[in-house]
Amino acid sequence: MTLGKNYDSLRSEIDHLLIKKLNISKFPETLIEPIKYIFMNKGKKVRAILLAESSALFGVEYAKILHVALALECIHTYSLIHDDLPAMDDDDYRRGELTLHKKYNEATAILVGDALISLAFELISGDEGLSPECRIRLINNLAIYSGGNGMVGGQILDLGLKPTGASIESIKKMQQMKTGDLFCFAFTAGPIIAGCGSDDVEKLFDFGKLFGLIFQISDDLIDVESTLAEAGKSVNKDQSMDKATYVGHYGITEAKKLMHTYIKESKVVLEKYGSKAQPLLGLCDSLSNRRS
Ligand code: GRG
Repeated sequence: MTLGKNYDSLRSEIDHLLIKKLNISKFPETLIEPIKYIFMNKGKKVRAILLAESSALFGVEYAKILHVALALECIHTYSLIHDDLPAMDDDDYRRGELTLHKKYNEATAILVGDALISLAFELISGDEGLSPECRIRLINNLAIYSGGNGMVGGQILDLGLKPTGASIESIKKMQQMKTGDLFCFAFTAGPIIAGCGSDDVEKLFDFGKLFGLIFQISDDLIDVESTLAEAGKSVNKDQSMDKATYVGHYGITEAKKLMHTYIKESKVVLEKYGSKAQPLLGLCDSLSNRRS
């Protein structure tokens, strides 16, 4: 994915923070090694970037959001590790290399995912740069957006949805929960950390919902238009796994049109922030032509 600006330093700061946390932890080496394998210098870290930009929109600097950004990437990474397991999508490649259960084994992949969930909540609860009230709100939101009310709920809906007979409303609901809710966490964390009122939090929430849909359509398009080498993960999976998707439902051309409609709508949602919203809107635009 080509992002509007260079976010490599943010990515490496997040990697360094993870190393620091692992070094002071009592995690056995058999847990540390696979965590590093799946995380270090890997993944686009889009959710961390979105959190950083939503914070910047409200005047909060990168340094203040690093623990929350790492926590969010831990939750996202666990979801990918578990999603790749044979009981779910049964994938061999992720982030350009073998999936964790292929490189190690299934038990390790399950436990690494579990450890990343706990680490995420440890990171936010122990973040002394944030007030206790702010930490509790973020922890509560992350639990809601990543659990049965959000990502996990969406994942189980996904397991039960088949292309024949799935309404577009049921596909949209499943995608918003599975993919969109973690984006909503990222976008709303900015105004929450900045201490803004509900109006700003709601605006960023609405933007997150749209961003999630745009991201998901772009992900469906990667599945049909990209290659393993470009995407870093297996492609043409949705059809072979009989998945209900936007692209499956509308076809490629209509799905692309819908994606552009959502991109336009997302600009309207952030109108009140003027040019200050440009980094976020630029990230949204960049989804329309990503190949990974
Ligand atoms: C297993 C509880 C559980 C949840 C899984 C996220 C998810 C829910 C499944 C992944 C299936 C999938 C491909 C969803 C589409 C959106 C998505 C999360 C894509 C991968 O995210 P990227 O592109 O990945 O940000 P990187 O590797 O860059 O971090």
